[in-house]
Amino acid sequence: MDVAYEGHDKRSADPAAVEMLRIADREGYATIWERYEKQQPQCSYGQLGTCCRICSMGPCRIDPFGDGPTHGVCGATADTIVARNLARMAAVGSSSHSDHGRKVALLLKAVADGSNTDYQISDEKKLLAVATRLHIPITGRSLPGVAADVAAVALDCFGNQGEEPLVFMEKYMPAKRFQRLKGLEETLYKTTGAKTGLLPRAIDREAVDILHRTHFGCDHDPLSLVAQSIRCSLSDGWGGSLIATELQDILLGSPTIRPVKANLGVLEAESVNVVVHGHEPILSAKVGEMAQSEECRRAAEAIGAKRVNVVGLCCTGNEVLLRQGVGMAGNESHSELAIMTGAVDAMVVDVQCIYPALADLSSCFHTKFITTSEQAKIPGALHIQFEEQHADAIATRIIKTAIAAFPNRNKARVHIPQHSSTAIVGFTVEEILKALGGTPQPLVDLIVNGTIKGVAGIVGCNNVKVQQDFFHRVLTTELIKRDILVIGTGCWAIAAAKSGLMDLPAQDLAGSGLKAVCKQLGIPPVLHMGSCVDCSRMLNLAGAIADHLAVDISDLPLVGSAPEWTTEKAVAIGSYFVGSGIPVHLWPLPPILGGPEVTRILTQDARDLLGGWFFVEEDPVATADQMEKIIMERRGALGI
Ligand code: SF4
Ligand code: MSK
Repeated sequence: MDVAYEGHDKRSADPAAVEMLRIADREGYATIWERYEKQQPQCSYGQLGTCCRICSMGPCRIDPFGDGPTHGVCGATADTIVARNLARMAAVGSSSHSDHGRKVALLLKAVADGSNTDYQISDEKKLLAVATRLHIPITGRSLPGVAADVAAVALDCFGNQGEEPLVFMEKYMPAKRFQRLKGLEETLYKTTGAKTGLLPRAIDREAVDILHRTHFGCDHDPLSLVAQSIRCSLSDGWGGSLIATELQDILLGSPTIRPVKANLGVLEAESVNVVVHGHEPILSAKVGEMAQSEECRRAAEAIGAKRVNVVGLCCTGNEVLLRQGVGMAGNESHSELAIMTGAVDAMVVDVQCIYPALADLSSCFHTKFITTSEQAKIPGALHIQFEEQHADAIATRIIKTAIAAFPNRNKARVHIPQHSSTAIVGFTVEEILKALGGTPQPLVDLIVNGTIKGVAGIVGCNNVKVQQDFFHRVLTTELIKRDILVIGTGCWAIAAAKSGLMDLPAQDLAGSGLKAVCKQLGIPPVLHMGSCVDCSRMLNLAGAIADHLAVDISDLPLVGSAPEWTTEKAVAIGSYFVGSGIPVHLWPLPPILGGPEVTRILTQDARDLLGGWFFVEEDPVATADQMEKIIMERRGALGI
């Protein structure tokens, strides 16, 4: 295990990355780290969130230290500007997850009505469970009929024009949390005389609401803007992301607990290597599936390759990893490094978290860099348009493109770092409950008797401002040492998998209580729950425990962290955790510190109003201290 590896390179704590960075330095390949250095010093107004360019009287910037202008040309204050910028980040993040969910719902509809035959209902049990949760009748009905109703409810969640709360949220959110948000809306109305919504209506509406209210000359009230950011983010967590997760399980199969390999060592020198990167598994699952077809196997063998080896990167990688057990090449900051191995014949991308620099870098190698989405075109890439109704044929074409590139590989330039760790993955709520005997009670008992102090959910990305994976590794190790079970998703999950923290020997790094539980159940102390949209699985787990105990999520000893966060999606995730009653640690600093009122609302007022709040901390051990403190305070409040 490389958990304690701090590297000899301030850029990454992953030995495979350090090995590849030496090659990058030697060969002069540009990387995120090099371009980051060239960006120094970065704009401090941007870092504090106090620059505004939403109208053409600007750009305006406010010096929070009082040496410059205190208002924008229109009179906007620093707090207004910070809150508007934050709201727009939440809207973009929510929209990205939710638009992904919409495509899955449309696909389920097409499968149900028979207009798409390339996909099937793969998990009937999950379909019936989701339908039951949504109060859709199932008895005596055909599966396509039930699926059509589930798809209709999901699609209505995007475009319903009513004022009622989002149906998926209403049916999945624990009753006490729903009531608390409703009560808070009523209290704010009574005390201010103005409407402040917190329970989301339709998903599309909440994002559009932010685009509208942050237009020139609309909402300038920091509390109102922050409230709408939380509301929009809740429409992601309990709406768009949840729909993506639940419907993907129905169509592609629910993940099951299984061992996989993670890190660049999953690339194979003798095989055609196809890296799938992005977020939407509707395509990547097909690439994985078609790679096994007789046609592709024969084509690979015909050019002298051992096989077609599909491996993952980022979240679409997480999705195929969990469902098909493919290897995981790495997280966000590994994307350039994977190409530099010289062993990638095609990198196939869909949407989100894809560096445009990958096109240029690929052109230095034989690698085909293939974009597939109308929403993510990159100059210099080969575009093969993905269409769900022709998925089998398009996935086959992509694989054949990779096979055709294989003979052009310059073997003298191939360098695959021999690092890969075993990780046990696939801990969905269903799998966790199954391991516990079908109910959350054993987990509750372990928490009540103190064997496990609480649960930490860690999410998010790599960020070039933090040594790659270092915060993820140290924080996770510190938490399990303190008998705190760690669950999580996204690029954090890949960092944990690469470092061996998701393998059984990591049990010995845990405190005595957590270690004994993990040994008894045969699980690691760090659980992979999926991709970024699968943060909804964490909400569901928290909701299942809260409902089981008839308490609010904010009463439970739960805490979250996004220690190397990068994207606007991470802002949405953090905000819906906070809106769901979970305190969330962030590093690097979010661009809000230039707005003292916004900072106070998010770090202090939210604690009383929502039961969840944000805090920032740069040091991973100090972060673990704070997370443990929150867990112990919550335990104290519960009297345990
Ligand atoms: Fe400046 Fe106001 Fe225009 Fe923003 S909206 S750019 S603060 S004038
Ligand atoms: S991929 S959002 S860099 S976790 Fe989901 Fe990783 Fe963050 Fe993208």
